[in-house]
Amino acid sequence: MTVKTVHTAQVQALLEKIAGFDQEGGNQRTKVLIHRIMKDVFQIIEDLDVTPEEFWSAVYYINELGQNGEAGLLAPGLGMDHYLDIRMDTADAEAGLSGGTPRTIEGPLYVAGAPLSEGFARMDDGTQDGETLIITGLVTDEAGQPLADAVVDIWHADLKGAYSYFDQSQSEYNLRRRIKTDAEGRYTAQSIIPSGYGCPSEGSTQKLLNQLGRHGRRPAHIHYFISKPGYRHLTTQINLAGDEYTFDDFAFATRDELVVEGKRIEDPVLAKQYGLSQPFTRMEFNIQLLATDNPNQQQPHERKRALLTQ
Ligand code: MBD
Ligand code: FE
Repeated sequence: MTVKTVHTAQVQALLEKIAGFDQEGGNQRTKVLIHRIMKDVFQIIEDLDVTPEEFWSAVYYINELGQNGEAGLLAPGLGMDHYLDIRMDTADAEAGLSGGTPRTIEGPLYVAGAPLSEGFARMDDGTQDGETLIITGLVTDEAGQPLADAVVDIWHADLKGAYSYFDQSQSEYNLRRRIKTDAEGRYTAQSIIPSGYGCPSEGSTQKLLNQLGRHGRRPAHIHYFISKPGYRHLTTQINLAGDEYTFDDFAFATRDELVVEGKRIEDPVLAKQYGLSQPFTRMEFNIQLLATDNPNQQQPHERKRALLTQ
């Protein structure tokens, strides 16, 4: 079919009614967004000659996606989270803002309210026999001056690639901690090296990725929120070097500056410094924050997030 109808007065009038342009009530921003979205959907149907079968399978796909709670997983898989980062990076560059540790996506698996400690935290509950990981880092301002009392909020997956809270088999806040930097601006975390993540194989996200010939895997990675009053909140991650998916991340979160190499430490004297009696892997991730007076930039963007209340 090559019929063209979107441009007709009939369809244009329909779009205005759909968006409630002829109604007093409602929200103007929503009306503008829905008008544009529906106009573009109609145009796609026309241009790509979408069949009724294709259309209805998309409708029921959305139902299924919501039922599985996977809308927040499909979004990064379709590059939407990364695209928002590209926009923020470009806005920063156009405003002449440079420097600072690069941002990258939050992902759908943050839980607010993790235990807070000063300088150091043990993140794992000791139930999984992974390689011990010591991550240290210095938080500084743009001039390299150490920042004390910055909150470094870290979360990562376990050996199955699963996150506590979403994986009910893990203990509360396992592999999730907030660490305040010490007087020298340092934080240290003891944990276990996480495994990479894979989308649920029977889920809606993987079902669509299969249609695209794509995998649904992320490299082993560790998420960070870093904040301190007077500085821009930073959402970022480190992606571990040497993972099969380090540069082939289904969520497009890897950035060259955020790839971190682990260093195996076999020296028992060094292990003892951390109270360890076996070899371990050490990683370093230093963070540079940019100053801002704008309170909106000092916290993460609003979005629905899980919160555990004790
Ligand atoms: C993750 O752990 C993640 O970080 C993202 C972005 C998507 C799915 C799982
Ligand atoms: Fe993740």
